[in-house]
Amino acid sequence: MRMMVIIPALNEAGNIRRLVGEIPSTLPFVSSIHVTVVDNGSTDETALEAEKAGAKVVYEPRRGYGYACAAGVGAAANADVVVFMDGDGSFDPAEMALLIRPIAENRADLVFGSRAAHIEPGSMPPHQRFGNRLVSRLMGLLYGLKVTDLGPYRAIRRDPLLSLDMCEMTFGWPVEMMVKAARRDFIMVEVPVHYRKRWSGQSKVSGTLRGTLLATYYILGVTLRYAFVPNKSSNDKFNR
Ligand SMILES: Nc1nc2c(ncn2[C@@H]2O[C@H](COP(=O)(O)OP(=O)(O)OP(=O)(O)O)[C@@H](O)[C@H]2O)c(=O)[nH]1
Ligand SMILES: [Mg+2]
Repeated sequence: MRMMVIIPALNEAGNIRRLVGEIPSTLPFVSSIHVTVVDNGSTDETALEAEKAGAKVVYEPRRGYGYACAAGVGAAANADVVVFMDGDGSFDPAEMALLIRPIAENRADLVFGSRAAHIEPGSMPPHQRFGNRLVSRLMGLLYGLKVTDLGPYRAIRRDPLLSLDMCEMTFGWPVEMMVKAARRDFIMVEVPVHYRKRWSGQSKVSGTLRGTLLATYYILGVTLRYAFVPNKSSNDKFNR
């Protein structure tokens, strides 16, 4: 299984080199590991630092977490499985092995890292905890998806991901993946991961009012919207 780690990064110069350096160079079940950092118009030296650490850097001029993730997927043509990880050091690259195993063993199409049980004090503001819990419940009510978190640290095979035809190109990308995968009966598994404070630099999402409002709007909007759209392809799991 060839693996690509995709790191969307906006002004993470203080973190990206160390983070890329901590990504394991070998993992059980994995024949090759490559890293793509998607720079979304950083004004600092994120791209340079990522290159120094040996990552491939892709530039995506359209601002948005989803645009960045999609650009990473586009640059992962040779990968069988992709792993998404934040670029701020809040996730432990060593825990990638936990995300990959259920896919390698054909027990899952999509594996989420759930932060619910291991949140370092101060790493997640109360409004984000509340929002994650609420939307996780909605996932159960609306889609029958039993999850405890909406974690962005996740692994999925590339072909099924492409078949989801992702179109939420900002804050809605992670939940769009969840709801579309649920509607298509993908097998989804949660594994516990640790969540810690960003190593350095500024928050762009939960630590800012603008980021929080936009994330709430998109996350709730996407979660509710897809529950009421007719499901065209439920019998055609991977659209092959
Ligand atoms: N490419 C890209 N990456 C983004 C964008 N916004 C955020 N990110 C990255 O997405 C990840 C999550 O953003 P954070 O700023 O850490 O948001 P957060 O985790 O809610 O906030 P913290 O608590 O400060 O960590 C980080 O790797 C960011 O660099 C964006 O518009 N484009
Ligand atoms: Mg963060």
